[in-house]
Amino acid sequence: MTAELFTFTEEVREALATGRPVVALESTIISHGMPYPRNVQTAREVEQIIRDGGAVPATIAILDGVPRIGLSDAELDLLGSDGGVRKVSIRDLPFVVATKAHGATTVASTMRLAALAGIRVFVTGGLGGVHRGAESSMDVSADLTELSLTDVAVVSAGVKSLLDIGRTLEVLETLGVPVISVGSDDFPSFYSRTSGFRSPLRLDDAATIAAAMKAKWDLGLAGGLVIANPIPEADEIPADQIGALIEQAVAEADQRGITGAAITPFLLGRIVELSDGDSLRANIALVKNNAKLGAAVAVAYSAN
Ligand code: PSU
Ligand code: MN
Repeated sequence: MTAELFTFTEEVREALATGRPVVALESTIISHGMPYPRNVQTAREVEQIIRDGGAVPATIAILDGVPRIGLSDAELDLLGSDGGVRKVSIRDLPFVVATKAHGATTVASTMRLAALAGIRVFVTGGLGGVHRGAESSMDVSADLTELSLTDVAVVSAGVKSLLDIGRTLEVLETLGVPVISVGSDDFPSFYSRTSGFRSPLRLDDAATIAAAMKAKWDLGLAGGLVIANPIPEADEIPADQIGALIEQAVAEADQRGITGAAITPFLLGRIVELSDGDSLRANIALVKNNAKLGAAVAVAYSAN
């Protein structure tokens, strides 16, 4: 993709041109992951946390068919409030560009656009993965394929237990993707600091994470890294408490025949309702916590 196929905000263009640290942010979490207006408020606060951490935020989306690296305040609001914004994973990119539509990018498509723009660090809430029942549905998020292909470190709070966490970790191992939990021996499960699965790898600070990124790509090992940052203790929802609500939401999705790209947004919305907003509060807290770490990693990586 040539440079003129993107539009950068001035802030991001300047940062990339001068080698300042930049952190990519996705937009599916805004359009399809949280309700309005908390989604837009959170997106703005996350951008500010990244600035306070010494890096430049670049929220990525597609507007009128143009991949955008960095968005204005009004554009963030449009993405958060317009019900017609499509969820865009890798397979959907050519379609939204050709039809000049608006699209909110998932982890997979945000990674790809970030890499094309020269951004190496990306902050989100939760990764897509292997869905429960994938043995028969074959529903495995394109996020995992993308992690095997594209050179971006993705900071998340792990994988939600509405997915099959064990199989997700197996697929990431097969694909050669380093899975590094930060300051913990356990792999986190988004709302909870633990998942019952030991983390494949552990690192405790931003400088060493940046060194691992550099080592991977210096060795010619293509693809991303999963940086799994547990939700802060004060904000976590214990696994047994959220577990029952997740089971109920998954059962309802099953009964209603919801599948494919619609399933993750359905489950997230239903869990917010069933938890009386507790899951939304936890979601916001963990994204902010990830933004802090992502800025520190981007700063450390750019000092390399
Ligand atoms: N998990 C979350 N919040 C989200 C998503 C996942 O906790 O908003 C979004 C991300 O954009 C992720 C996408 O890339 O869902 C995965 O969707 P699918 O399983 O359809 O690939
Ligand atoms: Mn899917």
